[in-house]
Amino acid sequence: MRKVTQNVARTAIAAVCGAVFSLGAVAQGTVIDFSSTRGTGMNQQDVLIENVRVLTAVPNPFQPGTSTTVTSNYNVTFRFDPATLHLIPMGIQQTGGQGVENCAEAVVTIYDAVRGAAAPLSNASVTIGSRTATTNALGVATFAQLPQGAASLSVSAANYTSASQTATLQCTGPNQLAVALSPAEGSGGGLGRGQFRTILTWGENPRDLDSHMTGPAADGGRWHVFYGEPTTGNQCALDVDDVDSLGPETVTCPPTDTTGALQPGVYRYSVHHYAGSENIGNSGANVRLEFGGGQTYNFTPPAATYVGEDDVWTVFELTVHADGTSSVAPVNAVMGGISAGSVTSQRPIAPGTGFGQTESPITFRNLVK
Ligand SMILES: [Ca+2]
Ligand SMILES: [Ca+2]
Repeated sequence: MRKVTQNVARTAIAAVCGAVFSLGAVAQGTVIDFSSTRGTGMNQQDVLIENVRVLTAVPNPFQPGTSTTVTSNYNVTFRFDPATLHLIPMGIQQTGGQGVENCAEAVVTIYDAVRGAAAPLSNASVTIGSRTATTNALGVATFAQLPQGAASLSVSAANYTSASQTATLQCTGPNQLAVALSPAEGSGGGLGRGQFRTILTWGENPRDLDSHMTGPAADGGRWHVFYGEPTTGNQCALDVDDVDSLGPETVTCPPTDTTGALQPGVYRYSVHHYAGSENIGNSGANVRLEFGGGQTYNFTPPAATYVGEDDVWTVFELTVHADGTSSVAPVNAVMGGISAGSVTSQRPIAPGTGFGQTESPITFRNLVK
């Protein structure tokens, strides 16, 4: 698995360096300028590039031979195409320039990832696109007149590890967003070397998503950490079960403020839609995987057919090797309708990437709070 991962990484780098990409036909006199852009990974295959400038020379009608440069700004989502080694534009949103009306509002709540919804963070700095606001005493930063579509959120706060993730903003109503930060390394709740942590946040609906981690036991079996057994197996612990929107839900391995070597083997993380309207796909869910030392991964739900309650999104597999190092493989598969009576016949309804395995549906059978 490790070798495959490295090959894919090399191929991706070659593609980024050598790819020709197009925002449509570029007319003569038009310049595309990346000098003020910022790139944010959205998931394993998509990257959001914000603030691409397009400079267009418009001839002055009353001064022949002269022109005025008109600037427009765009956010562009690209997807890597392994067949052509190109980055393919998947979504383009104009964010600045003539004729643009930015209509999205965002209400962003920042939490302590370990203490959960009971611990909103005031005085956190939140940047969406090119705009920055500070959270109030309730941990909330508000924004108006943002571009709709994909946007990056970057959050920092004193004594916490900074984080970035992406969100898709709509103009139909205020977008409820949440980001949870880990305490800084070396402080209480902070990650040490050899530790990793998953942080699940989402939007207003569904009201209750759940974190599930399965992993290897010393006797060859597997344990299952979730709200019902938040510390079983003694390898990982669920710090928080949030049941009323936004999250966060946090699983830390080994548990927060403990030390020790993790049992080698495969740790698999999934999100289960326990209750509430809408579905995982449009929930705004973000899973951030953080390692002590600073490496992070963001995962967002894949495009798939979602049923609603009892959908399961298997997010990633993390293999802890015998020497204590680890590697991460995205799974990113969605199974629908995982509930008592139907689980044994359920098949994945969206294929994964070829990495890793989906979680066994049996894991999610007969779950009751
Ligand atoms: Ca929950
Ligand atoms: Ca909540």
